[in-house]
Amino acid sequence: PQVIRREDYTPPDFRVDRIDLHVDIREGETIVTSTLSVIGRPGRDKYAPLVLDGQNQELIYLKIDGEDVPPCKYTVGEERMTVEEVGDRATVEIRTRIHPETNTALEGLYRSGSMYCTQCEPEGFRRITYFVDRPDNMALFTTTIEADKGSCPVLLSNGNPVGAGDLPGGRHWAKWEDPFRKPAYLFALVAGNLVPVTDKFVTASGRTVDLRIYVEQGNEDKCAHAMDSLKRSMRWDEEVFGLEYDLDIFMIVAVGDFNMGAMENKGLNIFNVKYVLAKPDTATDTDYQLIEGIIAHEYFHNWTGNRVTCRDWFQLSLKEGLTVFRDQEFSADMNARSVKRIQDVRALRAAQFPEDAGPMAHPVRPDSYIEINNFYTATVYEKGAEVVRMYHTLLGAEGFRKGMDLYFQRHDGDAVTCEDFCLAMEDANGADLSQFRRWYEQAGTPQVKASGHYDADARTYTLTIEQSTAPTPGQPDKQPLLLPMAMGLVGKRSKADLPLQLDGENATHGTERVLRVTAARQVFTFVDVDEEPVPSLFRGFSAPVKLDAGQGEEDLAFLMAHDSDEFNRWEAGQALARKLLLGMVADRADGRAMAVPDSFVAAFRRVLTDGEAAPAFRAQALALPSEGDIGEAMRTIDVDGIHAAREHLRRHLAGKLKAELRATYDSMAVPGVQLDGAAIGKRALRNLCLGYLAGLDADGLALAEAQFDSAEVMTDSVAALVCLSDSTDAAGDRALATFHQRWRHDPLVMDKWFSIQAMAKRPDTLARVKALMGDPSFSVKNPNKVRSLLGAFAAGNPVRFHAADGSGYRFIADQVIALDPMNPQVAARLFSPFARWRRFDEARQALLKAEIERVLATPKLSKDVYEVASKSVA
Ligand code: LEU
Repeated sequence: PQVIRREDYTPPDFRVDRIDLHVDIREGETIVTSTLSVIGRPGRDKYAPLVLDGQNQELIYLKIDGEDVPPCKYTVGEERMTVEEVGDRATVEIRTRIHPETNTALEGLYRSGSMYCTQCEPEGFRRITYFVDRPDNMALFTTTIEADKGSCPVLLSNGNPVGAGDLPGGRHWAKWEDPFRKPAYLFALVAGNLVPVTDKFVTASGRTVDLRIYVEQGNEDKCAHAMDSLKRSMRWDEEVFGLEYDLDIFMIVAVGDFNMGAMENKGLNIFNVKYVLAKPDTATDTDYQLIEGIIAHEYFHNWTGNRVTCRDWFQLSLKEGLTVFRDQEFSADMNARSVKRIQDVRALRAAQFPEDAGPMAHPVRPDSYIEINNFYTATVYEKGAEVVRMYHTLLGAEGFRKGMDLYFQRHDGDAVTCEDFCLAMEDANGADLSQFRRWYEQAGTPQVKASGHYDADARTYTLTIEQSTAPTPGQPDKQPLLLPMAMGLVGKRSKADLPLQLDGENATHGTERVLRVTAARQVFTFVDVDEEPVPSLFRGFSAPVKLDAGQGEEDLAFLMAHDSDEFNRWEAGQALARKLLLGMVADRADGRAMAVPDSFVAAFRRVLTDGEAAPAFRAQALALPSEGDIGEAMRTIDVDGIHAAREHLRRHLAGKLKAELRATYDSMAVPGVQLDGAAIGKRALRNLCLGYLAGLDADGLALAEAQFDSAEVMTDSVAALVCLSDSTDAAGDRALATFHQRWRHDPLVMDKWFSIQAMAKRPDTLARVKALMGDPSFSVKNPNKVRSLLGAFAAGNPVRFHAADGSGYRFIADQVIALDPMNPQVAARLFSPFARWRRFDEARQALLKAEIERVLATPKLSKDVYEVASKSVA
């Protein structure tokens, strides 16, 4: 397979200026007729042919300026059509036949349940018709859809409806016109038997926008939260960024089969049902928060993505990193800011740090790819959002807004690059961000070491910061990055932030400031420091680095209790727990008993019983680092040791604090159905307590059973079910059967049922996962099912997936091989945990590598899986 490189970018020789699309949907085949106004680029090679991307379709005819093109003038290959001797301006008419019903890759036009829908980002449009399918071709689209009126009463596309009517034979048509230029990846079309849930939004300038969420019949009562989230997103973007919606209608369609989360097609967002539908008895608090965030994300793309889009796919983070940052800020404003930040950092550490340390490591703006679908990664999205956040930290909220305003002023309607964004930020602020650009160029997570020294006589505190980044594939040498370091010094005696004045400054600069770390080693000397401080560094996680501040238990416990930055109070607790757990893993490996110091129990008790702190924060602070997080900190990941140590620590804490956990559990009860932030926080803390108690003894399990039986909201039901299904006690199977009985007709709730069992700690989990593949609710064709059963096992159950006998590896590799011909994109995702094979012990390395090689040897492997497999063993 061919490698595509960023440095090879050239504009296309011909671009499509307008496209008039006619899609005639019939059971079994769809006929697509497309009329393109094509314009040659001035200065192109005069022999340059017109090249149109296209695959998985059958050409019926090709005409140019109304004439059939003779066969000697064009060729049609697997991936494109090439037409010779096309003039500067031409009208190209193409008719093709496609088969949405058998499209299992779920790219292009496909059938999901009773509806037809599309997914075109990044390269799906070429499966609908021949086109210049690249983001820098921005065209005007009109779309006519024709279909059976009985089975497809609703016909939707981008923009505004401009006509509709009936046809003979029980058929009908509808025509849509999008007044905004867009690349083909933002095209969408939906035809099906759907019902709209409607609302209205009046924009800041007084225009009324029709809001519609289309769902399958029977789901109308699950759209209220999505609709409310949409309206709040629209308002927030006006208030925070001055950005108003630009069409008279905004539609969302919820689809059951979808490869990703959701898609920002102009005026017609298409969503995985998982991120639209919610009722308190079917969706958890986490689902509610995800829906809010993803609705916002796709809506915000209307400006950051659609009005200003990417020049090429290497710039993907230009829209995704920026839009994730925007949705994170929105959610932070809607909920508790520091808890949101903690959740985001947890997610970054769980997914992005491992990616950045593995064979698929790539910069936020990648240099090359084989299959672009593989680059919708945590690095492009979440690390990309951290990069945008650093502009915000360096330039301040106002400076950032000035940069955004200039960005839109310069580039509205264009397809641009990450460099253009950086230039807008620089020019709007008169800033020099040359060194900052390395964040786009360098892969890998920077390691930062900090050490401090207090000189009581001189009343100075010297802080030394050293940064380095380990080599990543193709990048042996790394340069120092510009790290915005938000920090404070907390006085050991006063337990308060001290005034900050650097040597050479003639005044103090508050008690918290952002220092710019630019060198590999840099020393900051603070003067007039009255007492010995404990440094609190990278507050709010102001740069995506791995920090080793060399702090011992005493300092960490101090920061946990006294840091004024809530994020760093949490962080200190995590660092303390990580340190302890790593010690326990080492003890176990050396045959020593695992011991938990009383000081740790005491620190844990303080947080548990701290009535001043918000319950949502306490729940975060009392959740131990995940097994993956602990593994990240080890040279060779000791899967069994980590699991044993973490379980041991959990039981030890539960045993020592049983009474406090139970009392907190009782006091956090939320009567009835309440969905506000306070209720969500209480449930989080209460269910955290339940988790500790249920893992301890029969009393705890009984408590879980009682909660399961009486739960009024899905959050409580799921939390209890997780506890019960971890144990091999008969209560677990009883609860799973009850849950199945009640929810077997609700696919989204069944996803929870599958993933709870796939992630269960009990030893027979693999056998159960295999058996669950035979459940009538399971289907390998549905990405949500694959993710909730197979994906959850491979990526969310380290101790079972990494079973020493290799059974977990063999099973998942078999599934990847079976899935690849159907849906390569989902197969490649399922396969991604194998990429980390070098991080495990020799025996596991050999087993993992053998499976990767077996997959690589599979005939007709997709580009998607090939890229992950080949890069893993390179
Ligand atoms: N652009 C989408 C998003 O919002 C992703 C796409 C591939 C479905 O993240």
